[in-house]
Amino acid sequence: MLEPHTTILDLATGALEPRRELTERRLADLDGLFLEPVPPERRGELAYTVSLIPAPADGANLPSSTTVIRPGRVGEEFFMTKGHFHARRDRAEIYLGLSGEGRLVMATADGRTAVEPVRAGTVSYVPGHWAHRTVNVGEEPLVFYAVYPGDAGYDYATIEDEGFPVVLLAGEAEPRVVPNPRYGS
Ligand code: S6P
Ligand code: ZN
Repeated sequence: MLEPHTTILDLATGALEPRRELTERRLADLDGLFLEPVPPERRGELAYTVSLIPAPADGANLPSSTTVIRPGRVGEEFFMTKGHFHARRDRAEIYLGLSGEGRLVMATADGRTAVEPVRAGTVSYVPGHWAHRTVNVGEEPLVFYAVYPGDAGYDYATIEDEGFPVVLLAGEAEPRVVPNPRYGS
């Protein structure tokens, strides 16, 4: 059984103390998810990091993490997370926005979509059965905190194969949500 414990979360940077598991995702890890291929010279660029507060992988426990997405683009698209369904499809999740400006793109297997803001103070509920991806549409790092059931797991393959029904493109003023020309193809 876990002992009660406290982690200090820097609300501006998303850094955790003590620091435990840290995952780095570079543009090479996102190749094939953007409409345009990642240019070879950009494959090493850091896109986002995930810092975990681990908890056992069962339905009784609640792991949580902070994600920091760097500002940047590939073509007209913003830096974003890979995006996933939970392996156990019915598992839900809570996202708390901490800093920066982002969008949470969600989609069901039958093609329904929702796009919600992520910024300091937003609390987003991701219901079970909704795939989710976070996109940094701003000029600063996007930082958010996520809490989810320990047995949620990850299904990345469905998104890698089919994509999301919509993509976010840089617009003149606001980012534009447009149908993904490659969705389902
Ligand atoms: C886990 C939760 C987040 C993401 C993280 C990175 O269920 O949704 O912690 O894992 O934001 O996104 P991704 O799609 O690369 O796992
Ligand atoms: Zn998730």
